Amino acid sequence: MRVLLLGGTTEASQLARAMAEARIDAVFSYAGRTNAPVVQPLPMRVGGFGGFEGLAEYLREQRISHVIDATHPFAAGMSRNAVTACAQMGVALLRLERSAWVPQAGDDWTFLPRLEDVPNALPDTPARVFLAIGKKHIGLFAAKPQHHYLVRVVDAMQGVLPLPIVEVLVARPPFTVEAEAALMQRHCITHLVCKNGGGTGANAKLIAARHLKLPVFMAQRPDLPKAQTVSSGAEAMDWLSHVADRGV
Ligand code: 3Y8
Ligand code: NAP
Repeated sequence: MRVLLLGGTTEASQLARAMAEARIDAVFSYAGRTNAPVVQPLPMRVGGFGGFEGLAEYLREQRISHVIDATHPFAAGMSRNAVTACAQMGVALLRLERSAWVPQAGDDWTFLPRLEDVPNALPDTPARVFLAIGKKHIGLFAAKPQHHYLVRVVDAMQGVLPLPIVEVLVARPPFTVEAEAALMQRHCITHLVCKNGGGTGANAKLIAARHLKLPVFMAQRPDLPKAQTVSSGAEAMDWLSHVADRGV
């Protein structure tokens, strides 16, 4: 058995530790989106594969027998390619996907089908908006230039942002509830924008928003093609031990 673990999430890093302890022959894969990704206890590869064709070729060349897709729920392109390439190569695929966040008492959440729908949902009167969505989709908010934006990214960015009133915060998640609340109070934030990433690595801002009684505008996850899916690392380890017992 030789496993390709598509990573980039808290759950992927937790699973990598369990797989390393179990001495499973595996490779951990990053896209290479950040300058210094967390080092993993498995051999790592960094960078795209070159579409589903490149991934299929990688599976063949590296004699990968099993793929675990533990990428972020918004990494839809990678997940789609994994389904296509694994079907094409007859390689077993398991998706590890954490549950979506659901609002609790005291939460003031507005769900939008996609990130693209968020700017239109923001008020027209000038507000102070915290964009906790990384850097890929910041340009969407040029549609509402009247707001003061606080943008948080993992690595410093080059070039000028298409937002006339913007502050950029370079910080690596995860964060604590206290730090998130202090940040939003310091910047007099009136609205929080985020994705429904789920998990524990990014939910502190939601708890802080609840305490501060701030409205949250949350993009729902993209649809993914069907695949065998589990929601915990333990279930993923069970899947691996089951296939290992079968000697495949
Ligand atoms: C490169 C690997 C681990 C994984 C940690 C999780 C938790 C912290 C929360 C906020 C939201 C955001 C962002 C975020 C979180 C975890 C997890 C998660 C959100 C790293 C990582 C990589 C990335 C890529 C990066 C994206 C960006 C998104 C920042 C490592 C730290 C906003 C998603 O600069 C860029 O281009 C960043 C791009 C994709 C979304 C975007 O569109 O900008 N993640 N994040 C992975 C790779 O190269 O394959 O650097 O160590 C991983 C983690 N990010 O091992 O503990 O599991 O969710 N990541 C979002 O949820 O909205 C931050 O600021 O509050
Ligand atoms: P994406 O849009 O689904 O994928 C775009 C391309 O990036 C893929 O087609 C693939 O390139 C490459 N890629 C993505 N994940 C990869 C991986 N783990 N290993 C190797 N190549 C990968 O992906 P994304 O949303 O940019 O996310 C990139 C990475 O950041 C993923 O590891 C994801 O888990 C992590 N992440 C993303 C978010 C988010 O909000 N999107 C949040 C937290 C963490 P090729 O087509 O060339 O193979």
